[in-house]
Amino acid sequence: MERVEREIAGTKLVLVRGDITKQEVEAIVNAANPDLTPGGGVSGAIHRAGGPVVTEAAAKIRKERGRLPTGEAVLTPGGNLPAQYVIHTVGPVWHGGNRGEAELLAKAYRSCLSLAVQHGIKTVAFPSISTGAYGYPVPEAARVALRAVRDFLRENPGKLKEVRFVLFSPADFAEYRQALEELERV
Ligand code: AR6
Repeated sequence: MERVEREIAGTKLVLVRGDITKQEVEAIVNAANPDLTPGGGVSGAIHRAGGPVVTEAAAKIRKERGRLPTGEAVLTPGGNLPAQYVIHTVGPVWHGGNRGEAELLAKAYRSCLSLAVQHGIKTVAFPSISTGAYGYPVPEAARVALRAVRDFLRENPGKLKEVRFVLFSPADFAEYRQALEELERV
């Protein structure tokens, strides 16, 4: 079955295969671009499903604050999505691994979780940030993502009820499952 469930410091960590726009959680995370425009990939899908409420709220933030730096996160309403909120973050573009990509990717996950906690959001779903158009290799990204989330949950016990990774393809799901099992062995 394409679902894995663990418990980390009072929070449920779940890996599932699926479509993030369909998730019934309080907040879904968007792998955005710095201009917070819809773009393609998961971002295009989230803006399409959420509708103008999401796109207009994102445009307003862009206008007020300028481009969103890599690793940072902002919150908009979810519009027509089942999720009440969208947390938009910008992951790093992969340049081969020697330009601070891992630290920036970990920062993106941490920023989203911090923002959720600040807003009293208890359930959050992530896509695989940076592994589409931004070219981050999935095995490496999975390791960084899962370690960042695990460390955040250990440092903030009981603050979140569930963190869910929603992997779009069976191959991505398998990579994340393997990365989780490896992380548990060390
Ligand atoms: N649900 C879950 N995951 C999805 C969905 C979905 N509905 N659709 C795609 N994915 P990407 P990035 C997966 O390219 O690499 C945009 O144009 C997809 O299979 O969406 O961070 C932005 O505007 C992949 O595994 O994000 C930026 O310019 C993962 O989501 C740029 O792409 C991330 O792929 C961001 O690139």
